[in-house]
Amino acid sequence: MEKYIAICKETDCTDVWEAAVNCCQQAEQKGYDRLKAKQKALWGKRYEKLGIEIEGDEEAEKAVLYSAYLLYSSAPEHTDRVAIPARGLSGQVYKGAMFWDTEIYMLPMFAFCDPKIARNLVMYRVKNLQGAYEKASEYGYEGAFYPWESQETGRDGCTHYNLTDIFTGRKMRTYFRDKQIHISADVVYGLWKYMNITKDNSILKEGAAEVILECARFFWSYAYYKKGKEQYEFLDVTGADEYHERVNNDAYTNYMIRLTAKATLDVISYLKSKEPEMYKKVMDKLDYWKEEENIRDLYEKIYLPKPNDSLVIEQFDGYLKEEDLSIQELYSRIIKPNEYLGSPCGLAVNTQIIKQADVILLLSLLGSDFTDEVKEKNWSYYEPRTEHGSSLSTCIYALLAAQIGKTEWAYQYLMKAAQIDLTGDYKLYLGDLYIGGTHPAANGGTWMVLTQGFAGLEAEEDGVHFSPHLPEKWRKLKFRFNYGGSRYRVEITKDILKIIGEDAAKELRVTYMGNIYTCSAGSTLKIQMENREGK
Ligand code: IFM
Repeated sequence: MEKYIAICKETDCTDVWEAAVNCCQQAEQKGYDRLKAKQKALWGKRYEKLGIEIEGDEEAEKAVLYSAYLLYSSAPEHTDRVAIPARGLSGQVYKGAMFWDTEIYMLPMFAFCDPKIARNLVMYRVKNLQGAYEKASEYGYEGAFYPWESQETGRDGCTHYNLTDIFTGRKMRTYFRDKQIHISADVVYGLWKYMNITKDNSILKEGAAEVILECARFFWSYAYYKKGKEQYEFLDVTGADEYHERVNNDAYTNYMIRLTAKATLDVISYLKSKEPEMYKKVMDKLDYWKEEENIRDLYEKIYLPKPNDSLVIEQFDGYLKEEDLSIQELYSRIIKPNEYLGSPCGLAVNTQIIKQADVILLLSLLGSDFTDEVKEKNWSYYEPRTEHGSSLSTCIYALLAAQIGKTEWAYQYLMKAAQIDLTGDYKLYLGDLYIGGTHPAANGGTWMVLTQGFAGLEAEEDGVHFSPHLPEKWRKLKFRFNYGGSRYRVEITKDILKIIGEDAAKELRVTYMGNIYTCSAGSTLKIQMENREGK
């Protein structure tokens, strides 16, 4: 029996029924064999764009490719009206909504390997600026406050009572929706990353400039200026770690807000010099002439939690004074299976046990602001205190560990992230809420560990940086990436880093260990590496 099924959406066509029937009829005309061949060719092309091979470790290679397969399967190739939901196309939990997971975890793979899809993902946010305006004004703020659980309309689908207390059966007031202000900064980070990697600044004209400026305006209106300390602080927020809600000066949030302010100032000066007409139009339209000075002030005076005497960055004000206990000790206090550990009254709330990477996420994303010693000290401090209650966590511990050469740890965490949808080893319930399905954020994070972790690939203003540390048993790591519209193939062994300009039109500037190299158009750059044995 052969059965043809079409799935059409009202956002992509005028009449879903007619479109679906047409689609099935066309499929029937082609027939099973031709469709299968088409499918095979499509996946062949996709895997070619990634170009991933791990010589010496078939198990890791399979897991990584399967993970990339899941992420690619959910990607909107044909539209910018949707992004990728938190469970891909695998389940209805989180209402099929789009989260910051897209910008921080999934976007890098597409920006480096399939920029057309990356463009759709970032444009989804640009097209939904209205929802972010509405949310900011609902809470009495200015500018754009992007949703925690973004619907196709750009509105927030998250309810105030998002979880149920399994002891009383009563709904619990959660503040995911109200206090995760970092989402607006994550959106800006995504746009900034996209432009940095692809050099496609045309999105600025299509509304991205407004998004960036309006997110900064939102932070300006949220900020508290502390007289005496002469600094801007961000109070009553929830960072990446959702077990601790409504905290002050979450490190991840504050650093990402500074990045938003910097991106805003950069966009303004770019438009001023390169697109004067548009500059005037945007500044007039948004009434931003005075705001620019406010954002500069915010950029210069925002409070950024610094490493303490032990080089640890405190996750939020007072975090280090919370009860310090092991995860096992915390688990021994559990009364009922699946009881929720976070706010308002879960077991982790007044402790240093965190749900997911927070400071470690900051250090892995904005790595150039911190030394390796700071990264190492924080990794070692937060790792035993992280419960990985979110699938967004293990890949980030792997990423930072790989970036600083803790390769054995990085490998263990990589396998956890890469195999999550093979082993099913993850949290299935938050209270009585079933949260199963596939995990696109972990899938994207897995790609990040391979390329931005073990290979140490980083897009810079005018080229790329590499800093490879391969796990012991890997003989060779291969992958492809795009930068500024050209495609490159990378091959890394223990002592050679090779970059091949497959269709490069321009020279690529490559930095490695403080030295500058160039990969000429269409040629191969071979760098003899010093001993890169991991720890
Ligand atoms: O966005 C995440 C959040 O950080 C942790 N809980 C699940 C959400 C969706 O994946």
